Amino acid sequence: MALDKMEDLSLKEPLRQVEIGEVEGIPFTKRMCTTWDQVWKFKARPDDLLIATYAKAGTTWTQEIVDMIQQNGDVEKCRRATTYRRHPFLEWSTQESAAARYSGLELAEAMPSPRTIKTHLPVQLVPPSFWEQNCKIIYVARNAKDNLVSYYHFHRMNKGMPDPGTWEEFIEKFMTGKVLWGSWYDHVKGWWKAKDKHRILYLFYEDMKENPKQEIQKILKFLERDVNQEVLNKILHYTSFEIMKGNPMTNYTNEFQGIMDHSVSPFMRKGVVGDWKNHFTVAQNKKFDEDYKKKMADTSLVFRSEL
Ligand code: PPS
Repeated sequence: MALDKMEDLSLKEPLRQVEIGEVEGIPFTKRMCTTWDQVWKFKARPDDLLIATYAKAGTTWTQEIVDMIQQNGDVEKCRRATTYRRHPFLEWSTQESAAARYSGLELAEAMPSPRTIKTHLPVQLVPPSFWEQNCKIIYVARNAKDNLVSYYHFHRMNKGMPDPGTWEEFIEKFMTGKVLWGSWYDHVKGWWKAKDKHRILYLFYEDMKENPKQEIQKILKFLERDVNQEVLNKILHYTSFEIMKGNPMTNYTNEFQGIMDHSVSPFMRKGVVGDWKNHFTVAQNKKFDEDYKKKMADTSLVFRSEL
């Protein structure tokens, strides 16, 4: 089991200080709290597309699929900038003084329409203008255990995230929602409810892995776009894990040098369903499952943790 090795690695990492605050009970970085009022007042436009996810659920993958569709399969156009800059990350910004200064808000405001915007916000914190403008939203959800594993490794490699602590400690934080963007359980359930009232396409990471063509076709239909077979195959190819892992515009190696350490764990890590089995002990799994049952008893939402 990889557990000993992971605890070892987390001990070797330098301690970091990411200050945490809260907005409406949801843990945010202090920086996000500072800019929150502006984010809440964000002016969505009717042709904005929002890609919403719990962190590590398949955001970047979906962003690349959407951009490939919007560019009609033109790979060069999709390589015009990093994922981060093609699709503003609404609530994320860095300090004014930061070397790689970033403000999702400013980027979005300066962007000509039609815009595609990324967010990890829970549904109740989505700026009201998105609902007022009846914007289309694609939500992607991933099974809790794989999502947790991916989030854990992301904390390890990203100094912009709080220290994850040990694997054991991180499971606890995830289960109690004491992580950035809050409870996974509330997030997936909240968006699941919202899909019945709004223009939301609710997708699952596991379905995308099992049958990417079918899921891309769902996105095409939702966006009211059509592509020929050749372009569809191109989208499939260029949004595969292997190609995206090798693409500096999607693998996050082009940005955040000194913040993301891909030698600790690459951003494009494994991209599979079921990696949780290499992480959870039998006891951890049992505890997690019991807690999961209680937290998910009040929803019709069903996830697959293996294919
Ligand atoms: S973030 O930081 O929240 O935007 O991260 P996000 O993009 O949501 O999630 C990263 C995980 O998605 C995996 N990924 C993919 N899986 C399959 N196919 C493709 N094309 C793909 N692109 C990204 C990525 O590897 C992370 O998952 P893990 O399990 O850590 O590998």
